Amino acid sequence: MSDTINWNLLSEVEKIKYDSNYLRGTLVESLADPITGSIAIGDTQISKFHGIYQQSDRDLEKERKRQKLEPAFSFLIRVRIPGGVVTPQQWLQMDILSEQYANHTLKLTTRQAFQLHGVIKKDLKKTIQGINAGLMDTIAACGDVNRNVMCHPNPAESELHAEVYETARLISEHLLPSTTAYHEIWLDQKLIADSKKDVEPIYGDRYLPRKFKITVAIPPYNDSDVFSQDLGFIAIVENNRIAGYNVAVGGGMGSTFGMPEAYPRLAEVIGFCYPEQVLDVAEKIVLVQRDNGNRQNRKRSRLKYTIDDHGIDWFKNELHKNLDYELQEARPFNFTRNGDRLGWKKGTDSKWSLTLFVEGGRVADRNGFNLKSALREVAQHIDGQFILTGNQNLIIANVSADEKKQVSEILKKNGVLPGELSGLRQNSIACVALNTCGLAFAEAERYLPSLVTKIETILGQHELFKEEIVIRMTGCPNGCGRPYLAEIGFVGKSEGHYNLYLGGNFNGTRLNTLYKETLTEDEILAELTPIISDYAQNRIDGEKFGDFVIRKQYVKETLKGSDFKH
Ligand code: SRM
Ligand code: SF4
Repeated sequence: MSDTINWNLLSEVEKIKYDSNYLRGTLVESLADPITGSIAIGDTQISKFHGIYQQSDRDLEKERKRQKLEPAFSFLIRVRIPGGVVTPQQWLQMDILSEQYANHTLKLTTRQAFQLHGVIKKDLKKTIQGINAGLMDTIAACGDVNRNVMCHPNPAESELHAEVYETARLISEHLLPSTTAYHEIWLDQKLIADSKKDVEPIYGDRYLPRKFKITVAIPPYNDSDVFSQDLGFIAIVENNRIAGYNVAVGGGMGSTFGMPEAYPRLAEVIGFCYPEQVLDVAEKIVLVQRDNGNRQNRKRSRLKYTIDDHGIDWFKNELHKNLDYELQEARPFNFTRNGDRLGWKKGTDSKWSLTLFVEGGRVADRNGFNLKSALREVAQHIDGQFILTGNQNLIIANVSADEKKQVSEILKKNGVLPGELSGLRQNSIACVALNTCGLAFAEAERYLPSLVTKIETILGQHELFKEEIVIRMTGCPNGCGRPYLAEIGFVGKSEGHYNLYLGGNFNGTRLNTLYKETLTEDEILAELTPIISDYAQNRIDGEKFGDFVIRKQYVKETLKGSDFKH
């Protein structure tokens, strides 16, 4: 096979994947090398498929250079949690690992997964083994494969949650890589002498051209931003049961400054399938991307570009060639909102669920707000579940009325649930950015909370404190906090400077539009103040902020991804 491939034409990651012997690379040697805290360059690509990213502490960059030391290398470990559902015991296990091997915090991601930051090389294996002991894994949490499969998180809001969750879990299992490298390297399970025996029936020996992302949504809640995913299944509920799923393809948020050909794009609905067809449809869509995605230029290799390069009719045609049947015509659906609805809700089974705001998804104890300790105590006392949401929040789910009381007391005692949150803060997302993300141009998680406080003051002056407005910030244009779907979006350009985007809508079905470039905080506030005042005075009853800025022509609606400009 390799003889027929002209590697010069392909991105260098293609050769690294092919040569990795089904994701082994030289990871074992890299881990054993005592000279450096890093791993070999090729292994930094392969480790991603195992859920591991090499990083360095960017706060220490200059000082380490001055001292002529290598960067302060450490690793991010991402844990695959389909649908974000873990048991209290699994939560406790992650808590222990974060204290033992990581930076004492847990990060809840925008894809319902856990991240541990700051794990050093010598502790990587012990940490992965600890995750495994908690019956979790990190396989395919990153890399050019299908990633953590998301779904609507709240059992209290949908009787059909269990079915949707099971669908997400099955898709995740079905699309896992088959290689035994993970178990061999991290869990010391049998060494395969001739590991070429490994086969990847779905992925092949070069895996996908790029990452692939799937979610399963239930209208009216678009809480996993279904149109931002490579593949979205939208549950169609008829007579109180899931009749099937609309299939949406070609979403993605990643983009690059100064590269108009790399843009965010919304997924398009191409048809409907029955529940029993979901795994097959997902697999066959992955195969179309595997065989046709761009393997030369990683900036253009996501499914959204495969579709834009060939056309949606071509895509449907290719898909139907792979399926033994055709997708049916898409069925009507309506999303009313994205984001999470915070607070206690009673489910139909008389169990309670609490959706808790976790700012920036960071679970830590800070300044008397002892979220991490509180959740540890909750996990020690309840029988329900911990569900990570796609908006970096947490649902303490399926607890009895007695447990509900206990949970509230524990949170209160630890300074969590302090006061009323503004509608803006409740709908905020910030990606990790500095100090761990190697791609960040500016702060996000560590900065957005204070910016929100300042915008809240302006909103308060106009009696808009409670108004729900979706605000998102990322430290670079890659889009990890899905900023291009926000009503107010910020993307970092350089330290202390952000592009401001306006005009996404509240239900996550419209891209926003660049309003002003490279703003400082003072400039951001000066730009937003008159718009907020105008909104307070001139909005139509019930009109959302994102719709208002378009009606009043602050920005023009972005109709398709390829029109998006930075
Ligand atoms: Fe992301 C790369 C963090 C969700 C688009 N993302 C990264 C890396 C790994 C940086 C790197 O490659 O070195 C970041 C690690 C930072 C750190 O220190 O933790 C990172 N991404 C995150 C998380 C943790 C953000 C968060 O604050 O929650 C999210 C983890 C999700 C998970 O559990 O799997 C995260 N990333 C997303 C999303 C949102 C989503 O999936 O719903 C997107 C936009 C959707 C999409 O993929 O189009 C996203 N991340 C990217 C991209 C751009 C991809 C592209 O198509 O161009 C990169 C860069 C890349 O892949 O080259 C990236
Ligand atoms: Fe890093 Fe950029 Fe993703 Fe933020 S959006 S986590 S800065 S890659």
